[in-house]
Amino acid sequence: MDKNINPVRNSRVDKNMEQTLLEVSSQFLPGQKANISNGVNRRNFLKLAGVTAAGVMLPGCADELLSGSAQSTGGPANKPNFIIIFCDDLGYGDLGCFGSKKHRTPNIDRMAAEGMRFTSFYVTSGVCTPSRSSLMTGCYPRRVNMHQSGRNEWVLFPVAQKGLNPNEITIAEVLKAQDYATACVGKWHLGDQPEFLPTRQGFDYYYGIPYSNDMGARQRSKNPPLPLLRNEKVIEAPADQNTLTKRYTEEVLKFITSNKDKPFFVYLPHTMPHNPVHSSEKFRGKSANDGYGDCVEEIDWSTGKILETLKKLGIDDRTLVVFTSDNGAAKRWGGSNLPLSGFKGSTMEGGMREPCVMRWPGKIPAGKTCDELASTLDLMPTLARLAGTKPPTDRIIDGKDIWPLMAGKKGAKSPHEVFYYYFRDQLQAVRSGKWKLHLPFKIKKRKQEKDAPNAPLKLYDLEADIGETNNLADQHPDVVKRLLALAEKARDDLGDVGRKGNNQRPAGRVVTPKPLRRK
Ligand SMILES: [Ca+2]
Repeated sequence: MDKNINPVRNSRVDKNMEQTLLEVSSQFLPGQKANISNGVNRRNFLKLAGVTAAGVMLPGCADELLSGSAQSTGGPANKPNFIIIFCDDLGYGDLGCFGSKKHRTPNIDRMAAEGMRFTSFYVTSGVCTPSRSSLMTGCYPRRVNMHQSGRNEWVLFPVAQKGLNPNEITIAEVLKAQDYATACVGKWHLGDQPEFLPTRQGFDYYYGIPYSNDMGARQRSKNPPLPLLRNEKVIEAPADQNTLTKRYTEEVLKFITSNKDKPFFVYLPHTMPHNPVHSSEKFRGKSANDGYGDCVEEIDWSTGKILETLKKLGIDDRTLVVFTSDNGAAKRWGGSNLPLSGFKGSTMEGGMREPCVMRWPGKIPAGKTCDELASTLDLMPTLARLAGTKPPTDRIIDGKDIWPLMAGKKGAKSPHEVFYYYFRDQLQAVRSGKWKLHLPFKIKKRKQEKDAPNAPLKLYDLEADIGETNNLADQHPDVVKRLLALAEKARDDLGDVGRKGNNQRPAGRVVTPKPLRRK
């Protein structure tokens, strides 16, 4: 067992009983510090075995999807490529194709015209770390204990003890087991210690910053200068943020080009438009919405370059591209969640419903809109299916296969009976069908304890009232009763404030984390 991994409780940070129970790192296995590129170490071997055992090949699945010339070539070319473009804090109303009048996003708008817009697409948290844990694992943040930091903060901060447990099976690992080349280019935010970096979670290649762009030494003097990593090495500190979007794009184009003959998975979690906003010279000062608009327009340019490259390489029709955001726009930096209410960090729709566009010529119908409830939770199970395999079956996965929605199958419905809105450890709302119930709860968060009111129970019909303004709880007691019962199911399963869920799994933990510095 590695000395840096504590198999027992750490009383210094485990003030919270629930965390103490969850963060016992008994699942760590020896050898996990070995570099993944050196081969399959014991942990990765076991994980890989888990993926393979769970992911029984579905005969004909990928082939059936990729009929025509690709199929006749045989081999890995039969599997589609996947690109997930994941913005940071981009709001529901920040793209032209979602109603923005301020931002010019012609490339993403064209992507929507050639593909499908999802208008009820959710992330599982209004902030970065928990939201990202769900995209990676197909699980609610509380399931994998990534709903808050080890010190009960919103997200992970630099030199964190906590990280996504290396024993979780990520979307990259599921695809890697199917011979995909995998790259993560951008902001990670699921642990900044070597044990937790993308290179240890199924990505062959990593280039980017390990946490948010406002967590450098300029913001907090005790933090190391904002590191830019290539794989596990800091190559620049502080990172020049002006050129990050441009350089991320170049990295992705390079990766796509050199892997054009293999199936590949690219995860591009942009650093922007999270504050402090930066863009390269070509875009700076050019938008109608200050620095925020500049970086949204640069992300649009980046998306256009990626789509253009797929066409040039002749792999456009076997590549699925998903564009969305990790949480809603923040209140004060220039983004818009309209017509939704609320902002980043909240369980109002504006915090957790994201603009989402998916494009795959010939497979996803062009110019369509899907308003069925879907989520980043669903990406792992859906991509697994498209790659001809299954998500892990040795553990609970909350996401579902949404391919029938993406394919525009007639009458296809959301596979989710219910969707849960957690704020850190607290269950605050529940959606089922068109109904969203804001649960009554005691507001007792840090710095909010003084004069904090109790939140009242509120019921909204999201089909008629997307802005959550008209409380219908009194008119529909039966609906309230049904949704309260669903909330109770979540509490049993995933937990709530001061209550442990029956089916949570531990996060990863390193006892003596070290700052990521340039050597
Ligand atoms: Ca974010």
